[in-house]
Amino acid sequence: MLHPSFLTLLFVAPLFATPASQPAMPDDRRMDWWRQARFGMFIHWGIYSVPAGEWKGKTVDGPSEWIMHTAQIPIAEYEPLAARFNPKHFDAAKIVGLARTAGMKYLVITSKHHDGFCMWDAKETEWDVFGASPFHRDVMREMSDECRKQGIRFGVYYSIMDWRHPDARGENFPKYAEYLRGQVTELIENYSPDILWFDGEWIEEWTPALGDDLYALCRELKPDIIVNNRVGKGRVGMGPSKTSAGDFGTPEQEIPARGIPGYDWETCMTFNDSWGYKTADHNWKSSERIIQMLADIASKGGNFLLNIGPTSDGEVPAESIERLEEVGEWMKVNGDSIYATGPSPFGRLSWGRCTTAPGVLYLHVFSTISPDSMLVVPGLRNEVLRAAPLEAPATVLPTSRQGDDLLVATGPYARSGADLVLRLEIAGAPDVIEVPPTTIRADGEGVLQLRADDATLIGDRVQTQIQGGQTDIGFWTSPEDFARWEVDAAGRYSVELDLACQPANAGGEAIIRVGGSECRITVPDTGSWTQFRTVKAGTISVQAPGPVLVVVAPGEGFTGALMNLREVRLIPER
Ligand code: FHN
Repeated sequence: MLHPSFLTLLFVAPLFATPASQPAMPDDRRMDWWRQARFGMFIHWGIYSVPAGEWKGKTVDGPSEWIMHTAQIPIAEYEPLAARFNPKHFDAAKIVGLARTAGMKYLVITSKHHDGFCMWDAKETEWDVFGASPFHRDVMREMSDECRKQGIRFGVYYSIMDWRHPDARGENFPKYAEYLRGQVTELIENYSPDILWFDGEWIEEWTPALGDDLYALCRELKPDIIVNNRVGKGRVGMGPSKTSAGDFGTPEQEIPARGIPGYDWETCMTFNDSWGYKTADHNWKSSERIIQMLADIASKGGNFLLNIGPTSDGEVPAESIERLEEVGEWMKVNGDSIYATGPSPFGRLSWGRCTTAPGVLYLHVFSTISPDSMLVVPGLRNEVLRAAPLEAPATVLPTSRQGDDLLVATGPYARSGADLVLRLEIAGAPDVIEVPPTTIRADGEGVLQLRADDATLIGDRVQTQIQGGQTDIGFWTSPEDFARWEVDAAGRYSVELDLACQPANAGGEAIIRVGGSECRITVPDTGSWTQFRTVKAGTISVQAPGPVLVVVAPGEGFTGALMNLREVRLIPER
């Protein structure tokens, strides 16, 4: 059984179809609150928080909730963890309150993960908080009640894959499928979740037909419930099906480069690298990165489900609290640019992202712009009625025109940092000229500078990201994805790349092709995804002067993610 991260998930828009037996519900109305919410909290909590990624004195690789599988722990050795699970500091009000503080409008909590342990008083098994642990509290009850009290929508995660249940594989699977349906029925009837978030659907015993039936069951029990596409086989790449039950797509640990136009989708992401609490995992994403990812996702029409992993004591890690509070401060001022917004009408914006509301464009400025420079809004034909920083709505910012582009003088509001949001009131619906990437010409020294922002990215995963105020090409997690520039070149050039790569992914090969010429590099370990280094890649020659394509693509030895690429330079050989 492979951890899904080993599977190549080519996330393409699956065809959602509600099976014929579904009651005809006005789906849009059912989905409206979810689409407007944009931001939710994922909670991975179970007895795996007891070892917290450590086993027999060693840190186990990978996410901590997979420890039973990754450390190959026999069930008899894993079961005693339940007796050690007694989270005396668990406080549903605090956790739900943290979601609210962060500006999150819904939460999804694990009721049963792959280890089969149930975080409620399950009818059909004693492998739960009442039967196998001293905790004897109904986590689903306390969390669902608290969500209703605080006005947060309540969602339940349920794993189809079950490592402990004796019938959850092989010829007895139909018996397990009945157990599963019984548990899902129990969860919906007892806690009335607004969302059912299935997972572990990749097992071969689980079929699209079983998914359709389970989706039908959920909608019959609660017609306005929202169910993710992992109820069936919709998470393409793990057993594609032509049509798949489910109401939204679920890209994981990634933001599809162009979103999934025409479909509801939600990116789920860890705060560090583990879904469950992991003692040794200190790779926390900054609040700046969270804010920029939230804006990026909303600018593509998606939702962001950001995970926390409470400890075996029931505490939320301080690092998560600190960052969620910072995100919440930003949301207090800028929430209008996220909630109930629509996707950007622009192609790629080099300085940030755009979200939309009726008669309004919200410009999310991630890049550092100097106070005396102008922000270029490419190809915007609309008349601009007013421009102001969202944080200072009374401050009108001067705008002007340069050809087809709108210029906004950001003045003292120019700054580097999480995300400065400008609010542009426009006349009519957005009307934007698609600006094709330009041919890059040499600078005064004859150097061709190919920046990440100017690349055309081909593929479903690769995309630009802004780290520390500079753009790089990242999420290069598919060997088919590549970056391309059109340049005006002639003669021989030495090639340099400014790149970053963490130790675990170093060693892959990158190919740089210029017209018919190419050179290759082995991507070095630069220390992390954010430590950039210049690497010399050799020389290429352009036979015929004039426009030519430069392509950077993965080569041999691809190790899950190629590199983060900030810039390619072609330096003329004298
Ligand atoms: O295997 C799980 C993993 O532990 C985690 O729950 C994620 C969250 O979406 N889902 C599966 C991996 O795709």
